[in-house]
Amino acid sequence: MDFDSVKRLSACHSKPAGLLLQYGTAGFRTKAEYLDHVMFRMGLLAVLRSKQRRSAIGVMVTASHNPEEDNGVKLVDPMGEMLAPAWEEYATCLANAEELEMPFVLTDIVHKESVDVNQKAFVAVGRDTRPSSENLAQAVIDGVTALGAQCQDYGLVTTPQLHYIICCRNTEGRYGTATVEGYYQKLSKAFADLTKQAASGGDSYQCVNVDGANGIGALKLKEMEHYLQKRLSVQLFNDGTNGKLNHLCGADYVKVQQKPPHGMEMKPAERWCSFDGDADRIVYYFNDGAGHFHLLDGDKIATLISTFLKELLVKVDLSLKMAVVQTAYANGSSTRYLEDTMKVPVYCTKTGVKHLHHKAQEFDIGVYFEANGHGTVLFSKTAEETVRQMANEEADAKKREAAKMFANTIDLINQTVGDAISDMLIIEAILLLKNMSVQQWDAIYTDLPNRQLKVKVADRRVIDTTDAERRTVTPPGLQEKIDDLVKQYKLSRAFVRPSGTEDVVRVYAEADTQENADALAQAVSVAVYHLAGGVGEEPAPL
Ligand code: G16
Repeated sequence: MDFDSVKRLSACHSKPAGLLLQYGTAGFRTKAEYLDHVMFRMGLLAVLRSKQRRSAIGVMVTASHNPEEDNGVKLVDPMGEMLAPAWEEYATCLANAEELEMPFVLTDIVHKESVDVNQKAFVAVGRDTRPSSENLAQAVIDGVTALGAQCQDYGLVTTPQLHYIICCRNTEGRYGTATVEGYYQKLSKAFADLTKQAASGGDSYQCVNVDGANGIGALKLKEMEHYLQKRLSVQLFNDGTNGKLNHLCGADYVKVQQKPPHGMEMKPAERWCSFDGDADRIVYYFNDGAGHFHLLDGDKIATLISTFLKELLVKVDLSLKMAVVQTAYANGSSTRYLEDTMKVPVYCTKTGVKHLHHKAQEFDIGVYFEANGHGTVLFSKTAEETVRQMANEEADAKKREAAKMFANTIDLINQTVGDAISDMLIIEAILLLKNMSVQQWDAIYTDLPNRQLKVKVADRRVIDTTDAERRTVTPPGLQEKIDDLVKQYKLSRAFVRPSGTEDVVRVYAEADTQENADALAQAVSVAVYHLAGGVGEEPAPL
């Protein structure tokens, strides 16, 4: 490997002295001004990973739901999944190495992972709309070219589009055409084919209002509109023309604040959804006649999709193993509904789609969603092949039609990662096929009132968790205090965990009433503040 050229180019992307960063829940994330060297080095790492896997690797420059001033980087593995955990550790070592240590760290990775340095490498780079993203993407490209590898700059793309492109490239087009246009064509065709199967023939007027979070999702949805050929009417808000990215809008704001994006006038019965900053999350919502806000988050989306797939399974008469994967943030009512009423097994993993994705791969149909709206469905090879064969060859006309619906559904879902556009289309198609309103969807079960808060502490690493982040191990006394507090409320549950994308500790609480959920979340926040080194003012009552 040509370390001279790495050294020379690295000098243009030098690391701020003493800066230490950690590959978090979804890559590195911090203020954009600290990230130039990280981007260059992730370009280098992507080349090594590409050589090792003999596949294209993706690098996405984005900080997703974080404020516009932040930025970050997510690495995409060959099948479009998140980077393997062992490589997350290499990423951290490389990002934190001093200039002189870099050749040793790179050589160490080459040895540990038996990387054939003579193997050709290919890296695809994408970026979101943040002002800092263009220069940071250039730093990634510099890293890739420093090791003499081939690089393709896809420019402005959503994170799920880059995941899709990587999967297409590495499956020789079997998953689709490896371009943004190929993505639009695949999804819009599947949407048209699926909605044509509705009793109405799919011609009934479907309208959805979309908050694009002033980000890349808005841009790409606009581009996609003509491919949808009026099968869906999209009213786009927060499209980036004058608002700030994720500011008082977007999926994270709506989910955490439990209110609509700032300034939106929602008429009763109108269906709304919000994307996040890189369009890999979505939440739905509406106002009822009394003006009350109703949120349909990742849990409600998982329930809607699972119900639809379970009904399809009955129609095609196949016994495929289906499960739902959630995290500790899943509302208790959703888990109860899935397990007790739907009789679907539910599993809980740590936060981070990489964990949910991994678990979902164990089933023929693995539906995974985080409550924040990040999720998708995975289908095993057997499930896909059986369904597609039935769609072509099944003698029973009813079963064949159901199998076609199943196959169209598989084609509409972006199986590589959670995808706001693909998820929106599948939800719209299901509502049409089931002739269901957003109110009927919401009524499937009632969420337990809940509250999420953030606490600033000096070092969030003092909090260590276990049991899929539902209990703390350190600091001493914190879990006992949380247990005592939880006992004071009915139907209650609470947990805390250090965020892997923001410099905060997250607090979640649910209880029988909103007042109680708020009081519990606040009391737990105070406990975190006192036992985990809170900074600034003690959390005030809500
Ligand atoms: C990322 C991850 C999600 C995770 C979220 C928040 O989302 O992909 O799986 O739920 O961060 O993580 P944390 O609570 O650790 O900050 P995104 O959309 O911001 O990339």
